Amino acid sequence: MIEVCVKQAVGEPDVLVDCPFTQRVLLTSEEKNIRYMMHSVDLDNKPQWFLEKSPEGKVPAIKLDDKWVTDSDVIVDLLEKNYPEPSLAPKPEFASMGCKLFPAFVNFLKSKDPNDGAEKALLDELNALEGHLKSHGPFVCGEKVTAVDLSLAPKLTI
Ligand SMILES: N[C@@H](CCC(=O)N[C@@H](CS)C(=O)NCC(=O)O)C(=O)O
Repeated sequence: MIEVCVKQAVGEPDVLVDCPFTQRVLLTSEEKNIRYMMHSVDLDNKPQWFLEKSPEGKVPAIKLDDKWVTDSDVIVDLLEKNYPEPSLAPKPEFASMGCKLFPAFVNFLKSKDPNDGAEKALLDELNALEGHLKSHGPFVCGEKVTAVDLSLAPKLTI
């Protein structure tokens, strides 16, 4: 059993909201059949107990073997090591598929100039992923879901 700090909706402690990093960790736990307990955190008013577990004040944070760990990249690696079955390790050649998609999306959202190339860069990333899935899918590495899909999926559904 692990414990996971998750982001709660404004004024709704029981509603989980759109943090793609937390969703990645929860999806990984589901796929690996790891039981987890959630602690819902109001990120606009971070409680002291949470800052003691996650000093940067970010979710997700998980408690594994009596230690709190933050950052979804670190957490997902740790879950793969501690719960190796089923393996979610991607084929090395596809491990970084789609990794530029989220930065391109954020860049596009922040862009104020319609001609700065941000929209094209995002569309190029989306088209590259779609093309890859058409020829190698249904998942990024083929028939089996891997950590790459679980990282990308929450970011694509925001
Ligand atoms: N690199 C981190 C990013 C985590 C992150 O940015 N989480 C956001 C919620 S989606 C957060 O906790 N923000 C609170 C804050 O920055 O104050 C990861 O992969 O876990």
